Amino acid sequence: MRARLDGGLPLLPLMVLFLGVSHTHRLRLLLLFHPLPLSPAPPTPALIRSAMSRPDFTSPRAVVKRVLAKQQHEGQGAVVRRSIGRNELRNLDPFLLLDEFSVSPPAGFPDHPHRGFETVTYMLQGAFAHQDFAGNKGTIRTGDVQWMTAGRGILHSEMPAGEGVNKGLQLWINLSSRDKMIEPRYQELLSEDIGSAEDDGVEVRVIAGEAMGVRSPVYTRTPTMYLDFTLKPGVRLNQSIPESWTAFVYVIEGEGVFGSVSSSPVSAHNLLVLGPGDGVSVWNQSSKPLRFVLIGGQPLNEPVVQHGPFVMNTPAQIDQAIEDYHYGKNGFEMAKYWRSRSVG
Ligand code: FJE
Ligand code: FE
Repeated sequence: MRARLDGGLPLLPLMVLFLGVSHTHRLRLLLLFHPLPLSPAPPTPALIRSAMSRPDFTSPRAVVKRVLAKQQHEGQGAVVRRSIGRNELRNLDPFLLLDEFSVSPPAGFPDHPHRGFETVTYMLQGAFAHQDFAGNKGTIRTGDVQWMTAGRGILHSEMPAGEGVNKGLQLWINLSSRDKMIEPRYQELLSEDIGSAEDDGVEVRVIAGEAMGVRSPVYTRTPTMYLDFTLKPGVRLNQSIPESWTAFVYVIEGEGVFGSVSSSPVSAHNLLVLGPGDGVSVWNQSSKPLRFVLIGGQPLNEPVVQHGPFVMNTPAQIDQAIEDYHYGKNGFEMAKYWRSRSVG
């Protein structure tokens, strides 16, 4: 656990207390002690399931683009399937990158910086350990989420912590110009703390936003919904999505029919960009389970200037980020002294 407790609280006694508390209560405590105001309730996507029920939205979204995430090498010997961030889909405001990673030791993502956005790492199998230049450390395992707000600057390493293959999704969400230089922050959700619901052959895990009466405690600076759905064979789903938001689906397992009932089934590793509308229909026409994430976010409508791990609004801000990282200034002070330590 590595939440930053700002505002001059006595850290050590608090941490001792904190660690003595049961798993399930830690997240609540984290949120209690956190200096930021809690999330204003995001728009509430209601949900109606099953082939019998009518959707509660009026204008269904169609699939406007399909992108197959092919394998490529990233970091040090790691393999990722990139969808958002590849040439066919440079960015999908407010989203900058989506990688489905699959990493076995000793490969990984050693020491690298970030500025100007958030990274959301969702483990699908195995474990990943991270450590950063402020002394934060932690391991996320299957079903856990790390929501990292890099803000003005993070230097960290992300390395596999399980034997064999460690898999997950990493999403980069842009921050608005007024949030790009905020203090870095972590929100960690353990699998057991992620709200889920099951009904009529639909299972949802709510990582951000709300669905089926379950709301995530994650504070999203850029308003975001992140839902992990599993549909049993033959099941249909109607899910509402805020009308003005960018939204997409990424298929993890199985195959499904998205948008129009007459469209062809789409299989794993495909990203589907959804067009305008206030909801989406999904049909698992196959004889196997269908698992996909449905992700939506409010567009920032701001210029995006990206230089690797720095994402800002102007070229001058990128030059500044490079200089700050190089000289250890404006949030990168600890970068001068820190290197990750190997564990295990
Ligand atoms: C990065 C290259 C990288 N996808 N998925 C350049 F590989 C990375 C990077 C990651 C990454 C890390 C995890 Cl745990 C999962 C990832 C890219 O670390 F940030 C830059 N700039
Ligand atoms: Fe990183």
